[in-house]
Amino acid sequence: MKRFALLVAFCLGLSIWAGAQPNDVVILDRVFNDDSDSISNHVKNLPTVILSDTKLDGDGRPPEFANRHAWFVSADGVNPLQIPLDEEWILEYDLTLTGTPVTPRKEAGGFARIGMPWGYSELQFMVNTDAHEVVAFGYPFPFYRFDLSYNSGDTIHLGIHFFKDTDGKYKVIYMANELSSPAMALSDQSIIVQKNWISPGGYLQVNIQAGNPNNGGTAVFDNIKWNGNLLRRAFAISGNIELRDFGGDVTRVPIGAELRQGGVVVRTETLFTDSAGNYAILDVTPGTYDVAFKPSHWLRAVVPDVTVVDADVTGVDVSLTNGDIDGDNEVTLFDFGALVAAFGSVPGDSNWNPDADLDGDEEVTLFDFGVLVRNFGAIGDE
Ligand SMILES: [Ca+2]
Ligand SMILES: [Ca+2]
Ligand SMILES: [Ca+2]
Ligand SMILES: [Ca+2]
Repeated sequence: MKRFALLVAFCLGLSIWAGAQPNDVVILDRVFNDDSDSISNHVKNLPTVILSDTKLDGDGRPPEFANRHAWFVSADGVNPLQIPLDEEWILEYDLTLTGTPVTPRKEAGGFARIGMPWGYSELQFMVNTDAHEVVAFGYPFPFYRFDLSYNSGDTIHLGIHFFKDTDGKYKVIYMANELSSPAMALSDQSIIVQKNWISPGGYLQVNIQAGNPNNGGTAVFDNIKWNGNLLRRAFAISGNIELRDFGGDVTRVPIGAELRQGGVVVRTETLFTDSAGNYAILDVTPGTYDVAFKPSHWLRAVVPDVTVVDADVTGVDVSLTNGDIDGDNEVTLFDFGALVAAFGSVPGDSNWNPDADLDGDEEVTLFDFGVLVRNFGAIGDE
């Protein structure tokens, strides 16, 4: 159990940062809430996020300016991920903003919070429905206006590329459709490094129109990509692997695992179980997989049609047949020959073959021969 716990802790530690990919988002409802009785309705269905709000006619209490809703990339779906400034990243998506009506202003687009000694500052990289702009602003981020005209209902591809340049300065490149801004440095770099984090995402803002209960807006962020990959939630597949006819330390047996889709191997991993045989494959993106397990001298077992939808999948258990000394996934005379060649050996002997020590007692004996005989002729899954 200890090894397993350490393994999990190690992986979780990695996912907090150290190159972890954001695999989720968190939506913050009403970061501005001037109309508290509006009807906001947000959808998270990665790689799509939809923010919408209507009945923006005010709530009768000042201020009566606007409501704003935001989302941020996340590793746990709860907290915005605070990414160290030295990490280079690109966040992009196809945005469709619809205003009903187009005036007063509805705006949406890229959003980021950057840590400051007093809390944080914000970037808006937005399109709007009334002035038709595609523009980025917000201290300490550089201002930039694209030579594009945006209309309500248009779909526009927006991206933000953040990186530390070779001159040591933190810079952004804004992208809109096929256009890119120059790489531009943030201001006050000595201040932003003090907190050293940035949380990127997107936002929708709808300005209030008194007397119009139908006043509202919707922003669809589709095909959200992080560093070129569609942003999808990831889950764990876990279960128990029984290594039959084995008395050795199972926590030291490497187990080759494959995730296959449509017969194609999409991921390979070397697993170690805990002392009870429990394993976990972390960060699996939703889909249907055949999961294959092949430790050295056991036959392969494949669990078909493991479907990951929106939760961890447990109970993917296998019990593996021992005796495949030569690793060809069958127990045959070749394995018998390998056992004979190693017979009587212990570690350090010239003819020692750890894969012939089927029962794991550090000696190739009649007990190993018994295991082989019991399973003779068995063939593993393809
Ligand atoms: Ca109000
Ligand atoms: Ca209202
Ligand atoms: Ca074999
Ligand atoms: Ca043995």
